[in-house]
Amino acid sequence: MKSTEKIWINGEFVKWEDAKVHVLSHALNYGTGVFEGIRVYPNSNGKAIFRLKDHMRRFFDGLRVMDFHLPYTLEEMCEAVRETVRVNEDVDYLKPCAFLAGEAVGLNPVGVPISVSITAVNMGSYLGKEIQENGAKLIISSWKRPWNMSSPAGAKINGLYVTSCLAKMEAVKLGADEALMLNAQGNVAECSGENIFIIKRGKLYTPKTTDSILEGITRNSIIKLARDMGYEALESEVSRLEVYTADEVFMTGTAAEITPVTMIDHRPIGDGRPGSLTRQLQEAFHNVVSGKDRRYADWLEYV
Ligand code: PPE
Repeated sequence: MKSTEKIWINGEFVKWEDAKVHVLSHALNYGTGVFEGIRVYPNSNGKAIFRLKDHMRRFFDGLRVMDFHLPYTLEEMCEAVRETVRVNEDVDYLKPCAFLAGEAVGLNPVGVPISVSITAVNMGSYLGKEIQENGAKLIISSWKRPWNMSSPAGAKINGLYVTSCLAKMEAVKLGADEALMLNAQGNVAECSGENIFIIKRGKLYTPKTTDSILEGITRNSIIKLARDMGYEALESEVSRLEVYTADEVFMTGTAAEITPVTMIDHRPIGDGRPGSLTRQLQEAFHNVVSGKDRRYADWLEYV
């Protein structure tokens, strides 16, 4: 990850090194924040922001869940994101974040001042080019995905990501690349920062939004692309057995894009190499974000 020049915070730009918060901020102590992750694809037509409005809608849904109120509308936040892309040289990923910046001791978030920031970075490949091309090795984590009974599992709440950090750390320490988490029912939920798809006999399956997952925008894009390519793509419960015995498995995420999975708990998936439909979907997604496939032009916003 490389830093950029300027960060948007509460309506103005400050230098990267000046974007600071107090150590006693509520968000730092209790994880009270909502964030997003958005890709920017530089292509021959300019810098394209992928599905900006959909990301910002999810951001505002998260704010509603937390009962946080910003002095900006959704459209004003979209414009602030565009502006952040314009003022920074080398951007491929954006992280808007609304967090309780006020200093506070005690859990009650009511009345604690909120701040909102938009950080632009140059991320490159999230899991690494090698993994994106040749596939990731997963373990099923001993940490379960935070579920709907104890958290707003479908919102990108900062504090919820501690479980993802624990799962990721466990995976890496066991020599894997990524962690797959189960939900309270013991079914497959998602990875530390990615949704999961399996392919069995030519059909795609991905866990339902009620299975304690984040409703990924890349997930939604892949469902649409697969259906437009003539494949059946179903949102359904996915068991541990089904993921082990799938013909192909892949992960989706803004950061990870489409990443093949070739091994889970030391069991090769299919023939242990990225599957052909996974490859087709990777290519289809690449054609969309590079602006080559005009059918999905409304998913890209140029600045
Ligand atoms: N599940 C989780 C838990 C998740 O964090 C992400 C995004 C997804 C699924 C995929 O959602 P979407 O990006 O809308 O397709 N994870 C972000 C990376 C987390 C991080 O900050 O690191 C991302 O991909 O931007």
